[in-house]
Amino acid sequence: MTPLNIPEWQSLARHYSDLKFVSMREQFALDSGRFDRFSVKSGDLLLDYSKNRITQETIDKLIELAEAVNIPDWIERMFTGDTINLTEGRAVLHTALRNRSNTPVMVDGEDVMPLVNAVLAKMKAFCEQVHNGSRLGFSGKRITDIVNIGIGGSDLGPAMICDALEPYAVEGMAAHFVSNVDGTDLSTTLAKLNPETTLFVIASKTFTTQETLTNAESARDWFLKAAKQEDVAKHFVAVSTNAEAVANFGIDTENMFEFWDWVGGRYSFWSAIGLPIALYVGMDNFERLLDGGHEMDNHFRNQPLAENIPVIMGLLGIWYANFFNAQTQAIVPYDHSLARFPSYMQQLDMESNGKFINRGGQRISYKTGPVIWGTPGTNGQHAYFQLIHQGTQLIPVDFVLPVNSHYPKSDHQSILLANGLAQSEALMKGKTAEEVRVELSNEGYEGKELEALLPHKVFPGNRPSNILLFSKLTPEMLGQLVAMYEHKVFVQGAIWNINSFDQWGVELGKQLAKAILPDLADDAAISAHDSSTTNMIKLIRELRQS
Ligand code: G6Q
Repeated sequence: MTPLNIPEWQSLARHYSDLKFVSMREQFALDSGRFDRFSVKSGDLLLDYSKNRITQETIDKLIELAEAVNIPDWIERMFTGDTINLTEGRAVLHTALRNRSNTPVMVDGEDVMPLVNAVLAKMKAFCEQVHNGSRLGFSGKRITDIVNIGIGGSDLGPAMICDALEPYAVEGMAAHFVSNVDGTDLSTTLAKLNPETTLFVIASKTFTTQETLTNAESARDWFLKAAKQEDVAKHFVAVSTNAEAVANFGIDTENMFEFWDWVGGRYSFWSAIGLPIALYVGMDNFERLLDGGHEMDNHFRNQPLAENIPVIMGLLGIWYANFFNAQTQAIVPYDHSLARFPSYMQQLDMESNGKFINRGGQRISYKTGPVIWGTPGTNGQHAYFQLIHQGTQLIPVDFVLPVNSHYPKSDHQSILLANGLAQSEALMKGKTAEEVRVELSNEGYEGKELEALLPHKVFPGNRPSNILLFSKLTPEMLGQLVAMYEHKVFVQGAIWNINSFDQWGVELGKQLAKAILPDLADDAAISAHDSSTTNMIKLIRELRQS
Protein backbone atom coordinates (compact mmCIF):
# COMPACT_ATOMS: atom_id res chain seq x y z
CA MET A 1 0.00 0.00 0.00
CA THR A 2 1.37 3.39 -0.93
CA PRO A 3 -0.05 6.53 0.68
CA LEU A 4 0.22 8.21 -2.73
CA ASN A 5 -2.88 6.29 -3.85
CA ILE A 6 -5.00 7.28 -0.87
CA PRO A 7 -7.65 9.81 -2.00
CA GLU A 8 -6.98 11.91 1.12
CA TRP A 9 -3.30 12.17 0.15
CA GLN A 10 -4.23 13.24 -3.37
CA SER A 11 -6.64 15.78 -1.96
CA LEU A 12 -3.77 17.20 0.12
CA ALA A 13 -1.64 17.41 -3.02
CA ARG A 14 -4.34 19.54 -4.72
CA HIS A 15 -4.73 21.62 -1.59
CA TYR A 16 -0.97 22.20 -1.54
CA SER A 17 -1.14 23.78 -5.02
CA ASP A 18 -3.74 26.23 -3.75
CA LEU A 19 -1.98 26.99 -0.52
CA LYS A 20 1.70 27.10 -1.36
CA PHE A 21 1.77 30.87 -1.92
CA VAL A 22 -0.54 31.80 0.94
CA SER A 23 1.22 34.05 3.42
CA MET A 24 1.12 33.24 7.13
CA ARG A 25 1.68 36.90 7.83
CA GLU A 26 -1.54 37.79 6.04
CA GLN A 27 -3.38 34.95 7.71
CA PHE A 28 -2.36 36.26 11.13
CA ALA A 29 -3.47 39.75 10.12
CA LEU A 30 -6.85 38.49 8.96
CA ASP A 31 -7.59 36.12 11.82
CA SER A 32 -7.05 37.22 15.41
CA GLY A 33 -8.16 33.76 16.57
CA ARG A 34 -5.39 31.92 14.72
CA PHE A 35 -3.43 31.09 17.87
CA ASP A 36 -6.55 29.75 19.62
CA ARG A 37 -7.45 27.67 16.61
CA PHE A 38 -3.99 26.20 16.16
CA SER A 39 -2.76 25.49 19.66
CA VAL A 40 -3.37 22.52 21.91
CA LYS A 41 -2.40 21.46 25.43
CA SER A 42 -1.63 18.22 27.18
CA GLY A 43 -1.26 18.84 30.90
CA ASP A 44 1.31 21.61 31.18
CA LEU A 45 2.68 21.16 27.68
CA LEU A 46 1.41 23.59 25.07
CA LEU A 47 1.90 23.17 21.35
CA ASP A 48 1.49 26.38 19.37
CA TYR A 49 1.35 25.33 15.73
CA SER A 50 -0.21 28.54 14.44
CA LYS A 51 2.99 29.58 12.61
CA ASN A 52 2.66 26.82 10.04
CA ARG A 53 1.70 26.96 6.37
CA ILE A 54 -1.82 25.77 7.12
CA THR A 55 -5.45 26.75 7.10
CA GLN A 56 -8.27 24.97 8.90
CA GLU A 57 -8.84 23.12 5.65
CA THR A 58 -5.25 21.85 5.72
CA ILE A 59 -5.67 20.49 9.23
CA ASP A 60 -9.01 18.91 8.31
CA LYS A 61 -7.43 17.22 5.33
CA LEU A 62 -4.42 16.03 7.32
CA ILE A 63 -6.73 14.56 9.95
CA GLU A 64 -8.69 12.84 7.18
CA LEU A 65 -5.42 11.29 6.03
CA ALA A 66 -4.71 10.08 9.56
CA GLU A 67 -8.19 8.56 9.67
CA ALA A 68 -7.74 6.98 6.26
CA VAL A 69 -4.64 5.07 7.42
CA ASN A 70 -6.46 4.27 10.66
CA ILE A 71 -4.09 5.87 13.13
CA PRO A 72 -6.40 5.07 16.10
CA ASP A 73 -6.13 1.40 15.24
CA TRP A 74 -2.33 1.60 14.98
CA ILE A 75 -2.22 3.28 18.38
CA GLU A 76 -4.28 0.49 19.93
CA ARG A 77 -2.18 -2.17 18.26
CA MET A 78 0.98 -0.68 19.73
CA PHE A 79 -0.40 -0.22 23.24
CA THR A 80 -1.90 -3.71 23.36
CA GLY A 81 1.22 -5.59 22.35
CA ASP A 82 0.44 -6.54 18.76
CA THR A 83 3.52 -7.69 16.80
CA ILE A 84 3.84 -4.44 14.86
CA ASN A 85 7.62 -4.74 14.51
CA LEU A 86 7.12 -7.17 11.64
CA THR A 87 10.68 -7.72 10.49
CA GLU A 88 11.85 -8.65 13.97
CA GLY A 89 8.59 -10.38 14.93
CA ARG A 90 8.17 -8.31 18.09
CA ALA A 91 5.69 -6.21 19.98
CA VAL A 92 6.63 -2.58 20.62
CA LEU A 93 5.93 -1.84 24.24
CA HIS A 94 8.02 0.99 25.65
CA THR A 95 4.63 2.29 26.79
CA ALA A 96 4.34 -0.71 29.18
CA LEU A 97 7.54 0.41 30.90
CA ARG A 98 5.80 3.60 32.00
CA ASN A 99 2.32 2.16 32.40
CA ARG A 100 1.79 3.71 35.81
CA SER A 101 -1.86 2.63 35.87
CA ASN A 102 -0.46 -0.91 36.00
CA THR A 103 -3.30 -2.33 33.90
CA PRO A 104 -2.29 -5.65 32.30
CA VAL A 105 -0.35 -5.51 29.04
CA MET A 106 -0.29 -8.87 27.31
CA VAL A 107 2.53 -10.21 25.15
CA ASP A 108 1.99 -13.74 23.82
CA GLY A 109 -0.67 -14.34 26.47
CA GLU A 110 1.50 -13.12 29.37
CA ASP A 111 0.96 -9.92 31.35
CA VAL A 112 4.32 -8.12 31.25
CA MET A 113 3.51 -5.69 34.06
CA PRO A 114 4.73 -7.97 36.87
CA LEU A 115 8.09 -8.25 35.04
CA VAL A 116 8.27 -4.46 34.59
CA ASN A 117 7.40 -3.85 38.24
CA ALA A 118 9.90 -6.42 39.50
CA VAL A 119 12.76 -4.74 37.63
CA LEU A 120 11.66 -1.31 38.86
CA ALA A 121 11.68 -2.69 42.43
CA LYS A 122 15.16 -4.15 41.90
CA MET A 123 16.40 -0.81 40.54
CA LYS A 124 14.86 1.01 43.48
CA ALA A 125 16.47 -1.27 46.06
CA PHE A 126 19.83 -1.02 44.32
CA CYS A 127 19.71 2.79 44.11
CA GLU A 128 18.76 3.02 47.77
CA GLN A 129 21.71 0.84 48.75
CA VAL A 130 24.10 2.97 46.73
CA HIS A 131 22.64 6.23 48.01
CA ASN A 132 22.38 5.28 51.68
CA GLY A 133 25.84 3.78 51.71
CA SER A 134 24.81 0.20 52.46
CA ARG A 135 26.43 -0.77 49.18
CA LEU A 136 29.99 0.50 49.21
CA GLY A 137 33.01 0.18 46.98
CA PHE A 138 35.65 -2.49 47.58
CA SER A 139 37.65 -0.34 49.99
CA GLY A 140 34.61 0.67 52.03
CA LYS A 141 34.13 4.06 50.40
CA ARG A 142 30.84 5.41 49.08
CA ILE A 143 30.11 5.23 45.36
CA THR A 144 30.25 8.73 43.93
CA ASP A 145 30.59 8.17 40.18
CA ILE A 146 28.50 6.15 37.77
CA VAL A 147 30.04 5.30 34.41
CA ASN A 148 27.54 4.05 31.84
CA ILE A 149 29.22 2.07 29.09
CA GLY A 150 26.86 1.62 26.16
CA ILE A 151 26.22 3.02 22.71
CA GLY A 152 23.28 4.13 20.56
CA GLY A 153 20.05 3.44 22.39
CA SER A 154 22.02 2.22 25.40
CA ASP A 155 23.72 5.59 25.72
CA LEU A 156 21.90 8.50 24.08
CA GLY A 157 18.73 8.32 26.18
CA PRO A 158 20.29 8.03 29.65
CA ALA A 159 22.98 10.58 28.74
CA MET A 160 20.42 13.09 27.46
CA ILE A 161 18.14 12.61 30.48
CA CYS A 162 20.98 12.87 33.04
CA ASP A 163 22.12 16.12 31.46
CA ALA A 164 18.60 17.48 31.38
CA LEU A 165 17.87 16.52 34.99
CA GLU A 166 21.15 17.72 36.45
CA PRO A 167 19.29 20.05 38.86
CA TYR A 168 17.75 16.91 40.42
CA ALA A 169 21.06 15.07 40.95
CA VAL A 170 21.49 13.22 44.22
CA GLU A 171 24.10 15.08 46.23
CA GLY A 172 27.56 13.67 45.75
CA MET A 173 26.66 11.66 42.62
CA ALA A 174 28.11 12.22 39.17
CA ALA A 175 27.17 10.39 35.96
CA HIS A 176 29.54 9.78 33.05
CA PHE A 177 28.84 8.22 29.67
CA VAL A 178 31.34 6.34 27.57
CA SER A 179 30.12 5.20 24.17
CA ASN A 180 32.83 5.70 21.56
CA VAL A 181 35.31 2.89 20.95
CA ASP A 182 37.86 5.64 20.33
CA GLY A 183 40.04 5.12 23.40
CA THR A 184 39.91 8.85 24.04
CA ASP A 185 36.39 8.57 25.38
CA LEU A 186 37.16 5.98 28.05
CA SER A 187 40.63 7.31 28.89
CA THR A 188 39.57 10.90 29.43
CA THR A 189 36.62 9.78 31.52
CA LEU A 190 38.61 7.40 33.72
CA ALA A 191 41.38 9.96 34.19
CA LYS A 192 39.00 11.91 36.44
CA LEU A 193 37.86 8.90 38.48
CA ASN A 194 38.86 6.80 41.44
CA PRO A 195 38.24 3.04 41.05
CA GLU A 196 37.31 2.79 44.75
CA THR A 197 34.28 5.04 44.27
CA THR A 198 33.26 4.25 40.69
CA LEU A 199 30.39 2.01 39.61
CA PHE A 200 30.25 0.80 36.02
CA VAL A 201 26.93 0.09 34.36
CA ILE A 202 27.52 -2.00 31.26
CA ALA A 203 24.44 -1.35 29.16
CA SER A 204 23.78 -3.44 26.10
CA LYS A 205 20.52 -4.99 24.99
CA THR A 206 22.30 -7.72 23.03
CA PHE A 207 25.56 -7.73 25.00
CA THR A 208 27.35 -8.39 21.75
CA THR A 209 28.08 -4.82 20.68
CA GLN A 210 31.76 -4.51 19.80
CA GLU A 211 32.27 -0.95 21.05
CA THR A 212 30.56 -1.57 24.38
CA LEU A 213 32.31 -4.86 25.12
CA THR A 214 35.69 -3.38 24.16
CA ASN A 215 35.14 -0.40 26.46
CA ALA A 216 33.82 -2.64 29.24
CA GLU A 217 36.89 -4.90 29.08
CA SER A 218 39.24 -1.92 29.17
CA ALA A 219 37.30 -0.43 32.08
CA ARG A 220 37.65 -3.70 33.95
CA ASP A 221 41.42 -3.77 33.22
CA TRP A 222 41.67 -0.23 34.63
CA PHE A 223 39.69 -1.25 37.70
CA LEU A 224 41.79 -4.38 38.29
CA LYS A 225 44.94 -2.31 38.46
CA ALA A 226 43.61 -1.07 41.79
CA ALA A 227 41.37 -3.91 42.92
CA LYS A 228 41.07 -7.69 42.95
CA GLN A 229 38.99 -9.94 40.74
CA GLU A 230 36.50 -10.59 43.57
CA ASP A 231 35.89 -6.84 43.84
CA VAL A 232 34.48 -6.70 40.30
CA ALA A 233 31.01 -7.71 41.55
CA LYS A 234 30.85 -4.58 43.68
CA HIS A 235 31.72 -2.23 40.84
CA PHE A 236 30.25 -3.73 37.66
CA VAL A 237 26.58 -4.24 36.94
CA ALA A 238 24.92 -5.02 33.62
CA VAL A 239 21.70 -4.01 31.91
CA SER A 240 20.74 -6.42 29.18
CA THR A 241 18.29 -8.88 27.69
CA ASN A 242 21.08 -11.45 27.32
CA ALA A 243 21.85 -13.11 30.67
CA GLU A 244 24.16 -15.70 29.12
CA ALA A 245 26.44 -13.12 27.51
CA VAL A 246 26.46 -11.09 30.72
CA ALA A 247 27.59 -14.16 32.68
CA ASN A 248 30.22 -14.95 30.04
CA PHE A 249 31.60 -11.45 30.45
CA GLY A 250 32.08 -12.21 34.14
CA ILE A 251 29.23 -10.22 35.66
CA ASP A 252 27.12 -12.18 38.13
CA THR A 253 23.54 -12.22 36.80
CA GLU A 254 22.47 -11.19 40.33
CA ASN A 255 23.98 -7.86 39.29
CA MET A 256 22.08 -7.78 36.03
CA PHE A 257 19.00 -5.65 35.41
CA GLU A 258 16.80 -7.20 32.80
CA PHE A 259 14.72 -5.83 29.96
CA TRP A 260 13.01 -7.49 27.04
CA ASP A 261 13.07 -7.79 23.28
CA TRP A 262 9.86 -5.76 23.00
CA VAL A 263 11.83 -2.70 24.14
CA GLY A 264 13.59 -1.12 21.17
CA GLY A 265 17.09 0.25 21.88
CA ARG A 266 16.17 3.85 21.07
CA TYR A 267 13.05 3.56 23.25
CA SER A 268 14.83 1.93 26.16
CA PHE A 269 15.76 4.56 28.75
CA TRP A 270 12.33 3.92 30.30
CA SER A 271 13.55 0.39 31.12
CA ALA A 272 16.52 -0.74 33.22
CA ILE A 273 18.65 1.10 30.64
CA GLY A 274 17.54 4.06 32.79
CA LEU A 275 19.53 2.70 35.76
CA PRO A 276 22.22 5.41 35.50
CA ILE A 277 19.41 7.99 35.49
CA ALA A 278 17.90 6.51 38.67
CA LEU A 279 21.34 6.34 40.29
CA TYR A 280 22.05 9.94 39.34
CA VAL A 281 18.74 11.65 40.17
CA GLY A 282 17.18 9.07 42.49
CA MET A 283 14.47 6.50 41.81
CA ASP A 284 11.72 8.96 42.78
CA ASN A 285 12.72 11.29 40.00
CA PHE A 286 13.08 8.39 37.57
CA GLU A 287 9.51 7.44 38.42
CA ARG A 288 8.41 11.04 37.85
CA LEU A 289 9.91 10.74 34.38
CA LEU A 290 7.87 7.58 33.82
CA ASP A 291 4.76 9.41 35.10
CA GLY A 292 5.27 12.12 32.47
CA GLY A 293 5.67 9.52 29.73
CA HIS A 294 2.49 7.81 30.90
CA GLU A 295 0.60 11.10 30.89
CA MET A 296 1.54 11.64 27.26
CA ASP A 297 0.59 8.02 26.47
CA ASN A 298 -2.88 8.66 27.87
CA HIS A 299 -3.15 11.85 25.84
CA PHE A 300 -2.04 10.05 22.65
CA ARG A 301 -4.34 7.10 23.22
CA ASN A 302 -7.43 9.01 24.27
CA GLN A 303 -7.53 12.43 22.65
CA PRO A 304 -9.33 12.87 19.34
CA LEU A 305 -6.89 13.13 16.44
CA ALA A 306 -7.52 16.85 15.94
CA GLU A 307 -6.55 17.59 19.56
CA ASN A 308 -3.74 15.12 19.78
CA ILE A 309 -0.26 16.70 20.00
CA PRO A 310 1.83 13.83 18.57
CA VAL A 311 -0.71 13.31 15.78
CA ILE A 312 -0.67 17.01 14.83
CA MET A 313 3.13 17.16 14.99
CA GLY A 314 3.42 14.01 12.88
CA LEU A 315 0.97 15.30 10.28
CA LEU A 316 2.72 18.67 10.03
CA GLY A 317 5.97 16.79 9.41
CA ILE A 318 4.33 14.86 6.58
CA TRP A 319 2.90 18.09 5.17
CA TYR A 320 6.39 19.60 4.89
CA ALA A 321 8.35 16.48 3.89
CA ASN A 322 5.98 15.17 1.27
CA PHE A 323 4.24 18.26 -0.07
CA PHE A 324 6.67 21.15 0.52
CA ASN A 325 9.64 18.86 -0.17
CA ALA A 326 11.43 19.77 3.07
CA GLN A 327 14.52 17.62 3.56
CA THR A 328 15.26 18.39 7.18
CA GLN A 329 13.66 19.32 10.48
CA ALA A 330 15.42 21.44 13.09
CA ILE A 331 14.74 20.90 16.80
CA VAL A 332 16.04 23.81 18.85
CA PRO A 333 15.64 23.68 22.62
CA TYR A 334 15.97 27.03 24.38
CA ASP A 335 17.28 25.23 27.41
CA HIS A 336 20.95 24.59 27.87
CA SER A 337 20.32 21.40 29.80
CA LEU A 338 18.68 19.94 26.67
CA ALA A 339 21.95 20.21 24.75
CA ARG A 340 21.85 16.50 23.93
CA PHE A 341 18.16 16.51 23.02
CA PRO A 342 18.69 17.04 19.27
CA SER A 343 21.18 14.12 19.11
CA TYR A 344 18.73 11.95 20.97
CA MET A 345 15.99 12.99 18.56
CA GLN A 346 18.27 12.23 15.63
CA GLN A 347 18.43 8.59 16.62
CA LEU A 348 14.78 8.38 17.58
CA ASP A 349 13.55 9.82 14.31
CA MET A 350 16.20 8.89 11.77
CA GLU A 351 16.73 5.29 12.90
CA SER A 352 12.98 4.79 13.09
CA ASN A 353 11.87 6.41 9.87
CA GLY A 354 15.02 6.34 7.71
CA LYS A 355 13.53 3.58 5.56
CA PHE A 356 13.20 3.05 1.79
CA ILE A 357 11.17 -0.16 1.90
CA ASN A 358 7.53 -0.28 2.98
CA ARG A 359 5.92 -2.77 5.33
CA GLY A 360 5.05 -4.96 2.38
CA GLY A 361 8.69 -5.14 1.23
CA GLN A 362 8.33 -2.79 -1.75
CA ARG A 363 10.56 0.13 -2.60
CA ILE A 364 9.09 3.48 -1.66
CA SER A 365 8.70 6.32 -4.15
CA TYR A 366 8.01 9.12 -1.68
CA LYS A 367 10.03 10.82 1.04
CA THR A 368 10.18 9.25 4.48
CA GLY A 369 12.08 10.47 7.56
CA PRO A 370 13.79 13.87 7.34
CA VAL A 371 17.26 14.74 8.58
CA ILE A 372 16.88 15.89 12.20
CA TRP A 373 19.31 18.43 13.55
CA GLY A 374 19.70 21.30 15.98
CA THR A 375 21.55 22.72 18.97
CA PRO A 376 20.39 24.74 21.95
CA GLY A 377 19.27 28.33 21.51
CA THR A 378 20.48 30.97 21.42
CA ASN A 379 23.78 29.53 20.16
CA GLY A 380 22.30 28.35 16.86
CA GLN A 381 21.09 31.88 16.11
CA HIS A 382 24.69 32.99 15.77
CA ALA A 383 25.50 30.19 13.39
CA TYR A 384 23.14 28.26 11.16
CA PHE A 385 19.97 30.30 11.59
CA GLN A 386 21.15 32.41 8.66
CA LEU A 387 20.30 29.48 6.38
CA ILE A 388 16.92 28.90 8.00
CA HIS A 389 16.00 32.57 7.48
CA GLN A 390 17.53 33.32 4.10
CA GLY A 391 18.70 30.03 2.60
CA THR A 392 16.98 28.34 -0.32
CA GLN A 393 15.48 25.42 1.57
CA LEU A 394 12.38 25.24 3.70
CA ILE A 395 13.37 24.02 7.17
CA PRO A 396 10.58 23.60 9.70
CA VAL A 397 11.77 24.34 13.24
CA ASP A 398 10.52 23.12 16.62
CA PHE A 399 11.28 25.64 19.35
CA VAL A 400 11.27 24.00 22.78
CA LEU A 401 10.76 26.74 25.38
CA PRO A 402 10.70 26.27 29.17
CA VAL A 403 9.41 29.45 30.81
CA ASN A 404 11.33 29.07 34.07
CA SER A 405 14.96 28.19 34.54
CA HIS A 406 16.38 25.96 37.26
CA TYR A 407 19.09 28.57 37.50
CA PRO A 408 17.30 31.94 37.53
CA LYS A 409 19.82 34.71 37.09
CA SER A 410 18.95 38.38 36.64
CA ASP A 411 17.27 38.70 33.23
CA HIS A 412 18.94 35.71 31.54
CA GLN A 413 15.74 33.70 31.14
CA SER A 414 13.76 36.61 29.71
CA ILE A 415 16.51 37.27 27.18
CA LEU A 416 16.56 33.59 26.27
CA LEU A 417 12.78 33.46 25.81
CA ALA A 418 12.63 36.74 23.92
CA ASN A 419 15.16 35.32 21.49
CA GLY A 420 13.25 32.08 21.00
CA LEU A 421 9.99 33.91 20.35
CA ALA A 422 11.74 36.42 18.10
CA GLN A 423 13.14 33.66 15.90
CA SER A 424 9.76 32.06 15.48
CA GLU A 425 8.17 35.43 14.71
CA ALA A 426 10.93 36.44 12.31
CA LEU A 427 10.70 33.15 10.41
CA MET A 428 6.98 33.66 9.97
CA LYS A 429 6.97 37.38 9.19
CA GLY A 430 10.18 37.87 7.32
CA LYS A 431 11.01 41.41 6.21
CA THR A 432 9.66 42.80 2.95
CA ALA A 433 11.57 44.96 0.46
CA GLU A 434 9.39 47.90 1.47
CA GLU A 435 10.26 47.47 5.13
CA VAL A 436 13.95 47.19 4.30
CA ARG A 437 13.74 50.32 2.14
CA VAL A 438 12.29 52.35 5.02
CA GLU A 439 14.85 50.94 7.43
CA LEU A 440 17.79 51.71 5.16
CA SER A 441 16.60 55.15 4.36
CA ASN A 442 16.21 55.87 8.10
CA GLU A 443 19.81 54.78 8.46
CA GLY A 444 20.83 57.37 5.85
CA TYR A 445 21.20 55.15 2.78
CA GLU A 446 19.93 56.40 -0.54
CA GLY A 447 20.09 55.93 -4.29
CA LYS A 448 22.24 53.17 -5.77
CA GLU A 449 23.81 52.29 -2.48
CA LEU A 450 20.40 51.64 -0.93
CA GLU A 451 19.18 49.64 -3.93
CA ALA A 452 22.34 47.49 -3.94
CA LEU A 453 22.01 46.60 -0.29
CA LEU A 454 18.26 46.15 -0.23
CA PRO A 455 17.84 42.58 -1.64
CA HIS A 456 20.40 41.19 0.79
CA LYS A 457 18.39 42.45 3.73
CA VAL A 458 15.04 41.03 2.62
CA PHE A 459 13.77 38.01 4.57
CA PRO A 460 11.26 35.94 2.60
CA GLY A 461 9.47 34.79 5.78
CA ASN A 462 6.60 32.30 5.58
CA ARG A 463 8.94 29.77 7.18
CA PRO A 464 7.17 27.42 9.55
CA SER A 465 7.83 26.67 13.19
CA ASN A 466 6.18 25.04 16.19
CA ILE A 467 6.56 26.23 19.75
CA LEU A 468 6.48 23.73 22.59
CA LEU A 469 6.04 25.80 25.74
CA PHE A 470 6.00 24.61 29.35
CA SER A 471 6.64 26.01 32.79
CA LYS A 472 9.84 24.21 33.77
CA LEU A 473 11.88 21.20 32.71
CA THR A 474 10.79 18.83 35.49
CA PRO A 475 11.20 15.05 35.21
CA GLU A 476 7.47 14.77 34.39
CA MET A 477 7.73 17.37 31.63
CA LEU A 478 10.80 15.73 30.15
CA GLY A 479 8.94 12.41 30.13
CA GLN A 480 6.00 14.03 28.35
CA LEU A 481 8.22 15.71 25.82
CA VAL A 482 10.14 12.58 24.85
CA ALA A 483 7.02 10.41 24.72
CA MET A 484 5.37 13.04 22.53
CA TYR A 485 8.21 12.84 19.99
CA GLU A 486 8.20 9.02 20.12
CA HIS A 487 4.54 9.05 19.20
CA LYS A 488 5.03 11.68 16.52
CA VAL A 489 7.58 9.41 14.85
CA PHE A 490 5.17 6.49 15.19
CA VAL A 491 2.33 8.41 13.49
CA GLN A 492 4.59 9.29 10.58
CA GLY A 493 5.83 5.72 10.20
CA ALA A 494 2.22 4.49 10.09
CA ILE A 495 1.32 7.00 7.35
CA TRP A 496 4.46 6.21 5.35
CA ASN A 497 3.64 2.52 5.76
CA ILE A 498 7.09 1.65 7.07
CA ASN A 499 8.30 -0.33 10.07
CA SER A 500 9.61 2.33 12.45
CA PHE A 501 10.94 -0.26 14.86
CA ASP A 502 13.73 -2.08 13.07
CA GLN A 503 17.17 -0.74 12.13
CA TRP A 504 18.76 -3.06 9.60
CA GLY A 505 20.61 -0.06 8.21
CA VAL A 506 23.08 -0.15 11.08
CA GLU A 507 24.02 -3.78 10.34
CA LEU A 508 26.08 -3.61 7.13
CA GLY A 509 28.76 -1.33 8.58
CA LYS A 510 29.02 -3.59 11.65
CA GLN A 511 29.53 -6.67 9.46
CA LEU A 512 32.16 -5.01 7.29
CA ALA A 513 34.04 -3.62 10.32
CA LYS A 514 34.33 -7.16 11.63
CA ALA A 515 35.77 -8.27 8.29
CA ILE A 516 38.24 -5.36 8.11
CA LEU A 517 39.52 -5.61 11.69
CA PRO A 518 41.72 -8.71 11.12
CA ASP A 519 43.07 -7.14 7.91
CA LEU A 520 44.52 -4.29 9.96
CA ALA A 521 46.87 -6.66 11.82
CA ASP A 522 50.47 -6.06 10.70
CA ASP A 523 51.20 -9.34 8.96
CA ALA A 524 47.69 -10.40 7.95
CA ALA A 525 46.88 -11.22 4.35
CA ILE A 526 44.38 -8.58 3.25
CA SER A 527 41.06 -10.07 2.20
CA ALA A 528 39.20 -8.97 -0.91
CA HIS A 529 37.94 -5.37 -0.88
CA ASP A 530 37.51 -2.55 -3.35
CA SER A 531 40.76 -0.74 -4.23
CA SER A 532 39.97 2.23 -1.98
CA THR A 533 39.46 0.09 1.11
CA THR A 534 42.49 -2.10 0.32
CA ASN A 535 44.76 0.91 -0.11
CA MET A 536 43.44 2.51 3.05
CA ILE A 537 44.22 -0.69 4.97
CA LYS A 538 47.77 -0.70 3.52
CA LEU A 539 48.29 2.96 4.37
CA ILE A 540 47.00 2.55 7.89
CA ARG A 541 49.38 -0.37 8.40
CA GLU A 542 52.27 1.73 7.07
CA LEU A 543 51.44 4.87 9.03
CA ARG A 544 50.58 3.17 12.27
CA GLN A 545 53.03 3.94 15.04
CA SER A 546 53.85 1.02 17.24
C1 G6Q B 1 18.55 1.36 18.72
C2 G6Q B 1 19.53 0.61 17.97
C3 G6Q B 1 20.97 0.83 18.37
C4 G6Q B 1 21.38 0.06 19.61
C5 G6Q B 1 22.90 0.05 19.71
C6 G6Q B 1 23.39 -0.65 20.94
O1 G6Q B 1 17.36 1.30 18.54
O2 G6Q B 1 19.18 -0.72 17.97
O3 G6Q B 1 21.29 2.17 18.55
O4 G6Q B 1 20.79 0.63 20.74
O5 G6Q B 1 23.44 -0.54 18.56
O6 G6Q B 1 22.94 -1.96 20.98
P1 G6Q B 1 23.07 -2.82 22.29
O7 G6Q B 1 22.23 -2.19 23.34
O8 G6Q B 1 22.59 -4.18 21.92
O9 G6Q B 1 24.51 -2.79 22.68
